[in-house]
Amino acid sequence: MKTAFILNGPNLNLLGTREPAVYGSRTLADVRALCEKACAAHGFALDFRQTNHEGILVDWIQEAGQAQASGSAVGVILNAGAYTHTSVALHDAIKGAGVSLIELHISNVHAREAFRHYSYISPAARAVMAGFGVEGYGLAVAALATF
Ligand code: CA2
Repeated sequence: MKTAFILNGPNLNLLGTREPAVYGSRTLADVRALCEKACAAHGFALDFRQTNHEGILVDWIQEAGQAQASGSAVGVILNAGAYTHTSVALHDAIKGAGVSLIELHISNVHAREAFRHYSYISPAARAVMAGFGVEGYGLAVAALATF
């Protein structure tokens, strides 16, 4: 059984506690449960993580790339949070790891502030999803199954 890595960046541990109009009212624990169900439905093991630290995301992307190269992982779903709009390091990590990666956003970043319109992740990602709310995580798992 291959593993789906679902990696979450800064402040996503606060999901469900503030800004429900933008991000909904479900918590990160709810999102993990949703991902468990989606992965079970598609025959994947789930490795679900969150960190507030950019370098840790770099380490995890490299780890996922090695797992994919060895045949034990299918790829990554990454919600890099605000690092999406700032991080050359994450761009380089995705390219360097050679990992199949879906960039995911809960909100439609293109309908929000201009500073959220550019993504350093998108040019290195295999696919991009935004604006489906937390249900996007389940949709992204289904998309991973087509890789
Ligand atoms: O829409 C998304 O998923 C984002 O990646 C979320 C990031 C934001 O910086 C991106 O532009 C779009 C923010 C995650 C922080 O989430 C919070 C949730 C509740 C309360 C406060 C922050």
